[in-house]
Amino acid sequence: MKKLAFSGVQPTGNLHLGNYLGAINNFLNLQKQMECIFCVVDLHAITIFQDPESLKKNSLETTASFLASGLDSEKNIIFKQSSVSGHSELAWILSCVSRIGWLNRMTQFKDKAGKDKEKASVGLYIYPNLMAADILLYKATHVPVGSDQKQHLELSRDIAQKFNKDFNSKNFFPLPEPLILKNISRVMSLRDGNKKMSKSDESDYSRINLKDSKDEIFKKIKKAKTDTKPIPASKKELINRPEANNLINIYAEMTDKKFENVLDEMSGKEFSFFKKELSEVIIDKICPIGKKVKDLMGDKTYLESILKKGKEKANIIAEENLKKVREIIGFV
Ligand code: AQP
Repeated sequence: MKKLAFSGVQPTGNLHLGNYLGAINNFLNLQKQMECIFCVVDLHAITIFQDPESLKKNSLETTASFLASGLDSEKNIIFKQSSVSGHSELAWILSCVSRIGWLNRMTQFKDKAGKDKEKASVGLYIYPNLMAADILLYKATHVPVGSDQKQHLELSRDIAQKFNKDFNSKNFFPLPEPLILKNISRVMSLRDGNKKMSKSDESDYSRINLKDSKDEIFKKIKKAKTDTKPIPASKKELINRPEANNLINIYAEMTDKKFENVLDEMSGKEFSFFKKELSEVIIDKICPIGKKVKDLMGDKTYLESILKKGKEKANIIAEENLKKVREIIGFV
């Protein structure tokens, strides 16, 4: 079977360093290895209320961030999830295959719904079924996932397997494989080393946005929470120092160095010194991307044309697969 990767990013706000290191930077390598579909997953975004005007703008900005980071719209399919109605149709069909007991085990729902689960949207609860539909609609074989999405991908495999078995259609849906491209850990908030860096965090000082200016990056890193101790010589000594661990991890990721090598290089140095070095490596990589995002956002017609072309390519594959699904389940 031909290798095909599917991945999505939610247009829920400014993309940040976590999205870049945890997702987009890996996509750059992936596009060299296989065919890829990169999706702006706006159907997922609305599982939590989005202001319509912001959603529109953020969808274009996510597209701009893909392009500015180096994703190739000729080689890959880049499109918006809501523009291919097959995602919603297959999500419904798969919701009838998926089991309530399976969804009840999803830890991300528990995290995102917070204390008052009764008030969460039904969409948030069945979000993993939509994710399964995203992948299976294209019969994608590989899905790049961070640790937070691993459980959802396993569910997609369970759904694919049950569909194939229930409808006596052996191997119709391939079982998608997780693609751990690089052993990257999560990028954590600059204000709290136990919380992941996130678009929806109220404090802008918790994250480095791709569009931040040089001065903003300097200021945010300078203000990033640390402790009074210098950089240690071993990883073990960082166990109870999540903020220090996070900054060193970001530096290692940005410079493509091993974490241990950064400790060798920096041990004994004060954070005031390290933070300056860190700001510089972030600025070198992120500011050119941010500038391109801003330039691209000045040409909305171009961005819309990329999404339209992507939608047309995606729709051809989606319709072909859906036609078979409709036949298999007895709709036609
Ligand atoms: N902090 C992070 N560290 C590493 N990877 C991260 N990703 C997100 N945050 C981090 C990865 O980025 C991809 C796209 O994520 P998403 O926007 O679809 O959803 P998310 O994980 O919910 O991202 P946010 O920023 O936290 O958004 P909000 O605040 O809207 O929920 C995924 O591959 C994700 O793993």
